[in-house]
Amino acid sequence: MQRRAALLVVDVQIDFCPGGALAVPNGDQVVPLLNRYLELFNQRSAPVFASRDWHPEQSKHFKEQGGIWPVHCVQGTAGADFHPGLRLPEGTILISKGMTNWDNGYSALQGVTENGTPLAMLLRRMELDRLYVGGLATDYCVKESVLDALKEGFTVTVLTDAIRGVEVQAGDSEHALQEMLAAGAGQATFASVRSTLQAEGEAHLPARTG
Ligand code: VGL
Repeated sequence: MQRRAALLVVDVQIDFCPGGALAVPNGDQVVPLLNRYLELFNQRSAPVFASRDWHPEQSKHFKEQGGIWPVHCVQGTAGADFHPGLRLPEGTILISKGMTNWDNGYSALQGVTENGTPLAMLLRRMELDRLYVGGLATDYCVKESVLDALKEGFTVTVLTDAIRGVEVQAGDSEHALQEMLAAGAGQATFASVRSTLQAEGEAHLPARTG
């Protein structure tokens, strides 16, 4: 049976980019890379999901309420917008997470669509079984999304050229990647993802005659 792949772009929001409220070092560097993936998936009519942190003003996630993070990605604020350079294709499915004042909202798999459908449920309904994941941040939302997707039984590939970490402690991103790989994720960069998708596409074309 053909595996059906989708792209999940995690939290490429202004607050996670340089100058933002919780800037990931070089976070904006993922944008041109992700744009190439977005184009690749879109050309193949493969579904694209984009998650966003979408917090209320008060959340236990924030330092002021006992959490560890500065206030960021508050619903409806400019910092919660996607990076303006990110070219999300028409039809991108928006996933919001961290919307209550008691939840950290790290995992996109715990996020919901605009209709309130949980991402994991939607992936099953759309018969998607393989997820390619890139975005921000390697050591939090990318990691938790990948680990959750694996737990839910999906095949997951981490796009190592299109992720960046917060690095609260130096080495956190590398540890996060190792944890994802140990849990069963694969890793890949653009050229190999492109050839994999191309090879699969061709394998499903009718055999040539003559
Ligand atoms: C994130 C830290 C706090 C993330 C979100 O998107 O990875 N990191 N909140």
